Amino acid sequence: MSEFFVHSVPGSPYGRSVFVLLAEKGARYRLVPVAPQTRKSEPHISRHPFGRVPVLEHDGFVLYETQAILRYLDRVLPAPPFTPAEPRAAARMDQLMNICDWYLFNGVNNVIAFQRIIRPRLLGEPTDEAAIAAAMPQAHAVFNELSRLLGGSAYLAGDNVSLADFIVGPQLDFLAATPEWQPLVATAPNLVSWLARMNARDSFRSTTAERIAELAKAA
Ligand SMILES: N[C@@H](CCC(=O)N[C@@H](CS)C(=O)NCC(=O)O)C(=O)O
Repeated sequence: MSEFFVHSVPGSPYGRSVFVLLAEKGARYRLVPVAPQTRKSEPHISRHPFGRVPVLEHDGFVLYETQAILRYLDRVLPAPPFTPAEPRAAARMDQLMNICDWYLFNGVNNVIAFQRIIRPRLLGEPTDEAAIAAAMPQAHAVFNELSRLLGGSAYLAGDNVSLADFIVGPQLDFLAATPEWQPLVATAPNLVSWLARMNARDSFRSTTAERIAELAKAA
């Protein structure tokens, strides 16, 4: 199997989902670092017309959208599989991946983590507290729903780890670094133990922001 190239901004939670899956599969991959300020110019804009990350490149095949990348990798690297065979578990996985994109990233992480982490630390701009306050009702709704769907299971789609855990995990781990995390998990303790379980996996330990920054320096 030829090598996988992942174009990403080090620290991106969506990029991390791809690294996590490649690590779970034991696949060789290379990070191609994308500087945030060059996302919307060549050559990146030709790979991703919306100027976002990650982008996967495999033997001349270029693919963006994290869900599509994860599903592609799970098909071309079939062992071990991370898509449940049982229809309801597979449907639950699909549902959680879409909750991640539509409600957790859009309106929660791209506001709270952006305002708390990216604006002050990377852009040198002040945090907009009003934007965070406005995002909190949706954030509570998302956390309550993730907690309800996880219930007493070990993983989001049931007894076995799946692509849903690999897309939601990096998003929640990013949010866990903000002061909003504690109030959000106050009513969702099962999410805290689930995230601890995910963070203990080798794939998560080898793809922290610090580890990916080291890869970026070596690239
Ligand atoms: N739907 C896209 C979302 C990707 C995305 O928004 N990535 C973030 C980084 S985690 C990004 O590129 N943000 C830059 C921007 O918002 O312009 C996917 O699933 O890949």
